[in-house]
Amino acid sequence: MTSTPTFAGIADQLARQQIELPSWAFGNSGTRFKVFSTPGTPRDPYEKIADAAKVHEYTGLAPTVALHIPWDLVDDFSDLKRHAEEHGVALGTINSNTFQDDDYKFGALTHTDASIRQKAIDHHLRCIDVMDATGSRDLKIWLAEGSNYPGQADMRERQDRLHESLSTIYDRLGADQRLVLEYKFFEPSFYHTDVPDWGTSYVQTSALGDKAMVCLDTGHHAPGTNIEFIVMQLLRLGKLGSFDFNSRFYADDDLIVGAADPFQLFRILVEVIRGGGYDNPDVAFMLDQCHNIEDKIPGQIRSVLNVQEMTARALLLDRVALTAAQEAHDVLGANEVFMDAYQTDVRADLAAWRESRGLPANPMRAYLESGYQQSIAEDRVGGVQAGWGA
Ligand code: AOS
Ligand code: ZN
Ligand code: ZN
Repeated sequence: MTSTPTFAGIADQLARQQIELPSWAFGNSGTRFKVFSTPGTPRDPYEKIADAAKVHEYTGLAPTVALHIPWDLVDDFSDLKRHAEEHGVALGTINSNTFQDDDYKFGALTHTDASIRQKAIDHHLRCIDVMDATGSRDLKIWLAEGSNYPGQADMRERQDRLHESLSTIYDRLGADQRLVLEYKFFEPSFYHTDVPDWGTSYVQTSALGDKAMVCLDTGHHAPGTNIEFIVMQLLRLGKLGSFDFNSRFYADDDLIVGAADPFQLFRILVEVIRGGGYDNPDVAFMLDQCHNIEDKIPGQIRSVLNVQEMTARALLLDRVALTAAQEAHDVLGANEVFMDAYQTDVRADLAAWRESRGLPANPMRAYLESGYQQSIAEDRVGGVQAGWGA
């Protein structure tokens, strides 16, 4: 009897996959050289959610949308929640922003000046107010804090202040709310950042308590980093709260997930499944991407399909055969089992499976033929940049 999993055998697991979309993926974005605008770009958070809902409509994979405060500030978040629900999606993670205010030039939660720290803390408390109105579970914190030159800042004191500020924010969380702390080893600071790696995020969130977890952005590691090892370790420690999926070639490129290195995405998903992180409500799967030159909705459709396809391949890994080969120290045999799963072409099976669930076999084509892209291009004039939207 063979132990090889079959596509029919993984269908139920696939059906439970959920990937959260970032509202900012639907706005115009670019580099410091140029932000190109795309016809049909949303003009406000309501239109961003309508676009995100299209991704879910055609793929069945993206039932929630993350918001960014203040980019997605509206007068009435309960109304935005209702709007999302009318479109068949829910509001998800709330992302804070302490990187676009002059006061934060030398830090926010770590600043030497207590009044600036308080301003940054208050912003996070307001984000939690938003979470109360939207029903969101997670507050995601990415900090643009650090220094550019050796000697510029007292790194140790900054860790202490970070802990103090995070504690105040943590204390305001509701019973069912969480804080996820994202790490990044460079940019906008280049000598040191205050949360550069998973270890620092782990130390800081562990000091807070069980409602604080680590967020792993796949684009925030040095080239060559074994990211799947970090996934394994965080799952082992029960501290992996969320993913920000994207691809990088060079820096924090925020390109379509699975575009730069599909094999890395496969390896990450293998560890997610191995560690019990798949289909686990404690691990949020989010995209953190920008679509600088491609249309945004197709860009997001391609992204969630890439994750789905690589998840199917990872679920097809023959773990019985792999374990047997590992235990026999059959180096090449184990690697062959692993590569067999990676090289399995699941596209036809996925297309048939989608159809069996009332979804288009080819979501990308169905979307492009729907006429939605043309209609938003005609109706919307003056769409906004991701970071500066109403
Ligand atoms: C920044 O590099 C991070 O990846 C954050 O997740 C950030 O909050 C997001 O890109 C939106 O600005
Ligand atoms: Zn991120
Ligand atoms: Zn990033």
